[in-house]
Amino acid sequence: MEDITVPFSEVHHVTIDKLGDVPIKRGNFQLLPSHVQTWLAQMIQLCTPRDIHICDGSDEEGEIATKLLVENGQLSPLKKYQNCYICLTDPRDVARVESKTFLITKDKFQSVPHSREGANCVLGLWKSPDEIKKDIDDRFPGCMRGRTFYVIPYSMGPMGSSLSKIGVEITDSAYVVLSMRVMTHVSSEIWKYLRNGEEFVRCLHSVGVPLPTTQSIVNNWPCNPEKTLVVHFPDSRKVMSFGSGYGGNSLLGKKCFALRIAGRIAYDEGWLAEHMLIMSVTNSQGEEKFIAAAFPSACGKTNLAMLTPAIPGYTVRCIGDDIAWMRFDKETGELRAINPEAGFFGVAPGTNMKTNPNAILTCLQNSIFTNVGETADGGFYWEGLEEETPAGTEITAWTGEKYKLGEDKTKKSSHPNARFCCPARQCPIIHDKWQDPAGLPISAIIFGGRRPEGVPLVIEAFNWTHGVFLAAQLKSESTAAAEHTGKRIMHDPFAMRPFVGYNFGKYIQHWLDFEKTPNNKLPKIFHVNWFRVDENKKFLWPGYGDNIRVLDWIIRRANNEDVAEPSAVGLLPKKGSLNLQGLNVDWDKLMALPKAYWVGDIDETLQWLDGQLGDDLPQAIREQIQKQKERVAQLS
Ligand code: GTP
Ligand code: SPV
Ligand code: MN
Repeated sequence: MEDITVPFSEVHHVTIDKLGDVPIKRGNFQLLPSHVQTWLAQMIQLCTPRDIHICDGSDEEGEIATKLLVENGQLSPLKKYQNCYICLTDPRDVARVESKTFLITKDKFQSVPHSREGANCVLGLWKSPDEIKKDIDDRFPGCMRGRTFYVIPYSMGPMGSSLSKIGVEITDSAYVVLSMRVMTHVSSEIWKYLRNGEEFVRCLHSVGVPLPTTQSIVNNWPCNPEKTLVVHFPDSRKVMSFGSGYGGNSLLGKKCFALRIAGRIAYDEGWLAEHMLIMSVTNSQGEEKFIAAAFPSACGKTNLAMLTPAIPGYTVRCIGDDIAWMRFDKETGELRAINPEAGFFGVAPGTNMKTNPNAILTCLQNSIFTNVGETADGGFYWEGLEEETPAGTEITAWTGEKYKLGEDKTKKSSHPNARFCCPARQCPIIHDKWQDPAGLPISAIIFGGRRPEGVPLVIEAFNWTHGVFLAAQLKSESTAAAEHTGKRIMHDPFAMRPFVGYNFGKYIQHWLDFEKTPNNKLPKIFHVNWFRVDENKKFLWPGYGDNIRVLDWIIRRANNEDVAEPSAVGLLPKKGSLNLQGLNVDWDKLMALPKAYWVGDIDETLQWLDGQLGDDLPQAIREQIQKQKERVAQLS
């Protein structure tokens, strides 16, 4: 691509109102660092937008974007609350599209492992730079014709923290602008951190519908599903996304940057970027512990991160609900974590004042609701709110269909991956240190998934290596967060299958290697399962606020209390050591280790990991598998 000459003035108060022949509608191009200017000029030349808007993160800017979206019919105000809006997408654009998400490196095996022949690698999709060039050339030239080129400067993580990273997202979607303002720290202050040519993650997003268009635009939601493509260049820290406006496909600070690109940066720099919530639990003695937990998409992170304890004596506070950046402090050896995000993009269905009151209370103002239903009095509605909404209430479903609540139980108000997008600072239990630039010290790491069968409520790893194995063998039922249909049990190692940014074998080795630094205080690792069912498919565990009982046990273990005993799959709670007061649960069923299940499971796990990772599967994991095989053979 040719560079166009950028008019640059050393005199910063001089504003230009055009770049080439593209008007600058808002913002001062002259104030931007010169390497940013050069990149923007190239992207403007590539995308040929109608005009340019350089975002500054101000309230006024939020009002302008909101007004525009309301006028063009993409948002409609939910009049029951303050500054809340509903957005309905084209029904073809409702979730992350994993099959169109690629990693681009010259060497294939930098991105993906050496899978065995015939094993279809699902731990990242790779394309060569040449191959992707064709796809890019087929999509991006002229893609913003007739649209505004928004430039969003943002920080992932507290502004100015040494643990934070800077990104700039270009987008032609005002919905993305509004959402990024909630999900990240958007501010013109960012530019000052780039003044000396510092690196930043370059993100380009287009809905892929240049104007005028002959395509019909459904729900005023422009998108281009046939051509959707989400591409990562981990070497040059770049992301290009085309065709989708939804969630992780378009809010590029989230999965694309904070997990895939940051994961690669973390590998290079010796830290971790993980699909994890961060929370704190304080007991009645005032002792506080920080916990990080990884579950696959739509498996309970947001709910756990802000749970309301069902038993007295505990205070839970939330630091983050989806992503954690963590590094071992060189001096103290503590694992310190920050939440790189500024908002929650949470699964709406299932959220209510019983399951997750803090989430409901977070999203009563300044929030965007996508693909939910609406009540006649201008409130949000989704599956799970039945008991809080009077029967007979008129609901307008996300599909546009109207019905009266309670009359026809088959009606669905919301898409199963409908989401609320709300500022984290509004969470009633947000931790006062959630933005601490030094991060918070993690005492326990939890993995988990939806395991209807065989897997007990909680398992503690024997040691770090065994914990890494527990994470590597993570499986879960598929959910609506991506395009997978049905309820298949899928492998999702570390809850990172869709989000890893480099060779998964190296990723596992990276985890294993933290043990090699003697100064590192390795947190204990656990595996939990809230989703085991009985023969009638009913959950054996009440979940939600009662999960505090499991956290309590985990914290006692972090304090080395003698409440665990070995089993074939790890340490389990000694009978009676987990507080079940006031609950009616079948402990034996919850904790049972059926031999046939585990014998089959470990064979299948070996086969899968070996097929996916081939010789990249670390030897230490093969040894763990062998040991587990021997242990489960002894089960009675
Ligand atoms: P992403 O935002 O996609 O990463 O999802 P998440 O991991 O944050 O999941 P979330 O907390 O939003 O929960 C997803 C679904 O699981 C919701 O419908 C919840 O109601 C349900 N869920 C969460 N926690 C529990 C639990 O402890 N027990 C049961 N049975 N369901 C739960
Ligand atoms: C997930 O799928 O894990 C999410 C939602 O958190 S999205 O932002 O779409 O990735
Ligand atoms: Mn997530």
